[in-house]
Amino acid sequence: MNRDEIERLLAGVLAQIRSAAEVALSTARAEPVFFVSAAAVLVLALLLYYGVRRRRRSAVLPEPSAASPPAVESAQRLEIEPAIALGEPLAPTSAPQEHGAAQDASEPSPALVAEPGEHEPAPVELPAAAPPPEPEPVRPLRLRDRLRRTSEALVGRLEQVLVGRRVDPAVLEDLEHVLYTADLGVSTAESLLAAVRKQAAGGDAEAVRGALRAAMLEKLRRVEPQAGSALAVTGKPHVILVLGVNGSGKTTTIGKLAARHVAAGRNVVLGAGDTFRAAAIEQLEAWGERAGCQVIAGKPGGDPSAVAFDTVKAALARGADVAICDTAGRLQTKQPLVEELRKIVRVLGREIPGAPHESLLVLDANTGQNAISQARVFTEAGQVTGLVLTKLDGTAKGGVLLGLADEFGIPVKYVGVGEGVGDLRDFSADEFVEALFEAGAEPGAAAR
Ligand SMILES: Nc1nc2c(ncn2[C@@H]2O[C@H](COP(=O)(O)OP(=O)(O)OP(=O)(O)O)[C@@H](O)[C@H]2O)c(=O)[nH]1
Ligand SMILES: [Mg+2]
Repeated sequence: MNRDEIERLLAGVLAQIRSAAEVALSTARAEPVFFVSAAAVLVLALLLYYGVRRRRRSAVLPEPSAASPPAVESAQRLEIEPAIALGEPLAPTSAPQEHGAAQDASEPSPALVAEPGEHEPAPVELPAAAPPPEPEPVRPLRLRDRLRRTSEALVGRLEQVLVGRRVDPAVLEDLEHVLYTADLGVSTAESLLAAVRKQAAGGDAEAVRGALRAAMLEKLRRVEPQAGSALAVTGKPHVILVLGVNGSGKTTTIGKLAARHVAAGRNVVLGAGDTFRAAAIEQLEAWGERAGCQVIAGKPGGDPSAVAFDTVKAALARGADVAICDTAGRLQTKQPLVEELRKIVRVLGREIPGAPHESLLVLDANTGQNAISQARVFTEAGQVTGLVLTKLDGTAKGGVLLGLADEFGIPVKYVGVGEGVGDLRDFSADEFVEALFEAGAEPGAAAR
């Protein structure tokens, strides 16, 4: 039934009602009750007619409204709503924007339209969990990091003096002050200054840097051990005597050195010749355990020469490759330290011709110029064949190495740059100077 037929039908019904109402009206004149009833029926009939008309209109035609979108668009909106509300990714987001609404309706994007009858949004696909990051390999600190404080005290301060200036008498005076207060020793500071005057007068910062670098390298190359000689052995057992004042780092250096020889496949025996403190014996035993080598110990307060004797005997007996003897920095006896050390050297040489093959003097860089005085005492007492400068990692006084090199010319075999077993390095002049200048030239080095 179309719209016109419905309207005609309704008009017919209305005409019927109207004539019925007229009949009722004429009756009502005689009977008021009938009049009221007829009026009510008429009103009801009219309400019914307009109600039916309205329902039909809304069923057939869309409500005309400027604010409402077309039917297809509103249908599409309903379909994508859940996805948006849940924050589901709308990719490919560009497609609906590029196409018109009609095209969207005919070719819906699979990403935007839910399956028919499916109101649950598709489960949100999370990106696959990233694998846990590989642990960063622990990189050993570079020498320049360990030497930072010395570098700041020397090169960092030089840079501050030089910045934006040419080398004139005023600059030379400032340079002199820096060099004299950098724990180099007076004569070393003077010779460095002379090199600057000669090679960099009238020049700029770069010229001074170049002159100082070259002069330092020249001094340190003279005390650099021969390449490949660091762990060389010249006897069986190769006997190493370790000397130094108390606290300089002897026992720690022995432990680190023993570990390096063991790592090189050698059989090592340690002698706990520091009988001054019971704890010193235990300390060496702990290092022996860590490095994997036998430790020969005497009684606390015993004769250090007797321990040295026992150590080489044990080394010979077991065919060890290396024997390293610890000594005390102080003695409990009235015997002077130097005398005691001479006695140990005699005992060792008697048991093994040529022993000790190495006498390493351990000096604590923290002691600055005092290290030079210590070196004087020990070199007078006996033959020191090599120096070990320890604790370079925590001091600003590492410049003393230049003073030691200048004054004694004894090879610097190793440098200690930390308390760890791997913190004993072969000394290299180039590496040392490089590290000094690299760290010192970093912006703000002297201010830190
Ligand atoms: N930071 C740092 N500490 C060091 C280094 N070498 C030794 N030490 C520390 O310095 C302290 C003294 O070292 P020792 O090896 O006991 O010194 P020592 O010469 O044997 O001392 P005595 O037995 O008392 O004569 C210890 O705490 C060591 O860990 C180093 O290169 N760097
Ligand atoms: Mg010790």
